[in-house]
This record gives sequence, C-alpha cells and structure tokens, in this order.
Amino acid sequence: LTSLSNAKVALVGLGLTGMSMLRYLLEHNITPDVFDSRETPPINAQHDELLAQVSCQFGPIPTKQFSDYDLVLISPGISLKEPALQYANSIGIDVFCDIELFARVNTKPVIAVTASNGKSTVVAWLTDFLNRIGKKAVACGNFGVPVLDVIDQSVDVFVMELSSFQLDTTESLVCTAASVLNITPDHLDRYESFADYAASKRKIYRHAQLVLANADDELTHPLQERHSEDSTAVQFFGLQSPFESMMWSYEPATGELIHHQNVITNLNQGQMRGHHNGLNALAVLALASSLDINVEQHLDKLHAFSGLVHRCQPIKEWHGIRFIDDSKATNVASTIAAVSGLANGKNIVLIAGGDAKGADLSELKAPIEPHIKALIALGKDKAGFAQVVEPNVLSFVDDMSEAVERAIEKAQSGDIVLLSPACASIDMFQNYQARAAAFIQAVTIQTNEREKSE
Ligand code: UMA
Ligand code: ADP
Repeated sequence: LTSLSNAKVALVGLGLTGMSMLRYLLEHNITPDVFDSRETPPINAQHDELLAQVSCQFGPIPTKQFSDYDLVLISPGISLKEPALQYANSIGIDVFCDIELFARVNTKPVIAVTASNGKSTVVAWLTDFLNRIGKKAVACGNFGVPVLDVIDQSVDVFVMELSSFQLDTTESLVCTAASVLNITPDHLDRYESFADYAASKRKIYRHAQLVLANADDELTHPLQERHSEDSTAVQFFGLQSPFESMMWSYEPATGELIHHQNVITNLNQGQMRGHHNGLNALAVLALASSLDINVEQHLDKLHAFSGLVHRCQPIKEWHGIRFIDDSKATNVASTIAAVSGLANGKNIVLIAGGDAKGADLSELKAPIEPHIKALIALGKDKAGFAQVVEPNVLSFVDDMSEAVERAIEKAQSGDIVLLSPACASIDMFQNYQARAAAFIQAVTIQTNEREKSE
C-alpha cells in the first residue's frame, strides 16, 4: 500500500464493497475521491463520518473523469462497460476491485470458490466444516462480507466466494486451492458472450496451488488461464464416471461420496439433499483436503451442516402441501437443480419470474416441464415462461400475494409449492431475501386465513 500513499485514487460505488474500500484506504492514510453513477446512491447514516472525510460526486460519470487518476478502485456492481471505466482502461490507468487490493496485501491462506450456482453453499459448508475441525476459517467475498473488512483478522484460512464481476479485475490472487464448481448461463447482460463469462470465472485458477474442476463440466476445466503449469495440481470432482483423473465422485442413485475408488460416506447421513448438494459436498471435502486435513477422519462434521436459508428451504406443510423457498435461484440452472432434486412425478407448483438478465428461459422446458403441475409467473420477464410450459399450465400474476393465492388453488396434498424464480429479484424487490420474505408472509397469512374459515 505504500506505493499508493502519493497516488491519486478514485473509488467508485457506495455499496458494501465501496464503503469497505473507503474505510480501509482511510485507515492507511490514503484519501480517495468517491464516485457513484447514481444521482442518489443509498447512503447508510453510519457511513456519514467516513464520507465527510472525502470529496464525493454522484450521478452519471463523465467519460474522461478519471484521466488524471493513478488508480480507479471499483465496486463489482458497476460494469466495466461504463464509458468512464472503458476510457480509463484504454489510456492505461489501473482499474481494479477490492479483491485485487486484498491480493496485493494478504499473506494468509485463501481458498477461493466461484460458480454459476452453489458458491455460497460451498463457502458456508466448507467454513462450517473447517471451524468444527478447529481451524479458524472466515467466509468472505461475494458471500456478503467484503474481503477488506476481514483482512486483518487472525485466521487460519479465508474461504472466499468470488463472482465473475470480481474476477474480471482480479489478477494476482494467490490461493491454496481454487475451484469453479460449474458454469451455466448467467449475467449475460454484463458480458459480450457466454464464453467471456466462462473465461472470467476461470481466472480464479491463475495462481492456485490446487485447481479443483468439475469433471462433468468442461467449461470449468483449467485452460490457458493457468500460469504456473509446473507446480499446479489439478483434481476433479463429479458424478460417477470413467473420467481418468477424477478423484472425488458422487453416485446419485445411492448418495455415495467416493474418494478415488473408495466409498467414504453417504450424503443421506446428513441433512443436505439433492444431487447438486452431493457435488457441493465433494467440493467441500476436496478443498478442505488442500489444507493437509485428512477429511475421512471428520466426516461427522461434514454432515452437521444444515444448509443456508432461501436455498430449497422448507417453510411450511399445510394440508399435505409442502411450501419451499428457493428464492436464491436467480438463474435457469439453479431452478433446474431445485425442480429435479425435489420432484416426484408431476407434483410441483412453481412460482417463478423476475429479471431474467438476458437468459433464454426456454432452456427450462425440457428438464422441468415433466414435473410441473402449474407454473405461476410474475415479474418483468414473465412472458418468457410461455416458452417453458403449455398455456393451460401457465398463469401470469402481478405480485407475490396473488402468486401464492393461485398456487394454493392449484396444489393438492402431496404437491410442492416451490418458489424458485430462475430470475433476479431486482425488478420487484430489494433483493432475493425480500422476495423470500414476501413469499413466506403470503404463505403464512393465506394458509392461516383458510384454516380459520374452514
Ligand atoms: N451501482 C451503480 N453505480 C455505481 C455503483 C453501484 O448503479 O457507481 C449499483 C450496481 O449496479 C448494483 C448496486 O449498485 O445494482 C450495488 O452494487 P455494489 O457494487 O455497490 O454492490 P455491493 O453492495 O458492494 O455488493 C457487492 C456484491 N454485489 C454485486 O456484485 C452486485 C455482493 O454480492 C457482495 O456480497 C458484496 O459486494 C461483498 O463482496 C451480491 C450479488 O448479488 C450478493 N452478487 C452477484 C451474484 O451473486 O450473482 C454477483
Ligand atoms: P450462489 O452463491 O452461486 O448463487 P447458492 O449456494 O446461493 O449459490 O445457491 C443458489 C441456488 O442454486 C439455490 O437455488 C440452490 O438450491 C442452487 N444450487 C446450489 N448448489 C448448486 C449446484 N452445485 N448446482 C446447481 N444449483 C445449485
């Protein structure tokens, strides 16, 4: 950081990441100028004191704004396509995010995880597992804990969730182990192509001592992005398959978790369900092993994890109908995982929709249609669900309360009412937690009212 003490630094974004960068820079006697492209960014009163120490400029950022800066530190929510950032890049000004700043300063072990789906689950599960073993692990990054907020903590290992937005401007992160769990279309509104999005994810492997890739998903395999071919170990996890170098595998028919050829435990001994969680469990074991832990001695601790809220979480059972909150399913692949993991014949009443972020919703059709009794669509891109099911199975609604009302009408004992939107929530709600809260509230109120009137 000493190299920055005389530098002219701009900081863009006033969210969680922006405020963590600002706090960190001020603590190190670096005073940036602060920008946010919104006219009135949401400012939390607790940050007034920090913001009083810097010059702030809000609203559209002029293209040449950063011409005389040495460094532009950006938040992940702002696109690199923003003209002012494109221009700064084009004239050779450094533009990077908090993860790169962390990488240049950090000296402690890091395990880094990215994916289209399962990042938070694996990060939380691995952190839980390591802590139960007695290692001090801290989950951070896209997980909701900016890395500069925890960088000075005394830890054995940082377990870092990284988004493609963060990886776009991260060059020098050294990791004990790094994994891309899977890659399916997401965030296509921010990338030129799916290939660009995938390449951004694989940047996580650049300086990893151990690369963990998904045997069944070629896009996760390390390619030319790997720098130090010589010293990097590569392991694979995936479904049982004859893939030669696969070390960790999952047998969906039985739930067995296998290391090399040996069954070491069974997913069903714990509380996590669904094939996707079999794969997530393998990733936890493989990544923990990179810390020289003999995971086979601690399998009871793997099974102690009960999952994160809003990921296929049971809410209520009423008249034999199970209500499940999977509000965190913000893309097509996560909804496919939820429906195929939970379905039993044609018993799913699905509530879906929101901002599809440019995704092709018709890709839901083949995997989910056989399981869908009724699909209730809401939100900005609800019309896209006409490509998923036949018109007699589809209803359009305006809000979550109406969606739940319609779902209760359609469901019978033995069915599941599943909120798994395949879309972001931002068009109707503050975030996916608020969307879940609206679902849970509607389910609670409407089932209680029906109960009373019976
Ligand atoms: N924004 C502007 N103008 C600006 C700066 C931001 O319009 O100048 C908008 C963005 O478009 C976005 C919002 O402000 O809609 C928030 O952006 P931000 O970068 O300030 O977000 P933070 O509050 O710093 O939160 C970010 C991650 N959010 C995003 O990448 C959008 C959080 O991940 C992460 O937990 C946090 O940093 C700490 O690392 C959330 C997320 O949705 C959970 N991530 C995406 C995902 O998982 O799919 C990538
Ligand atoms: P992320 O942090 O990548 O968004 P989460 O762990 O929060 O991932 O899970 C998001 C959604 O994806 C949830 O709906 C969850 O049920 C589903 N999911 C979790 N793990 C996987 C996986 N390995 N493959 C596909 N879907 C998954």
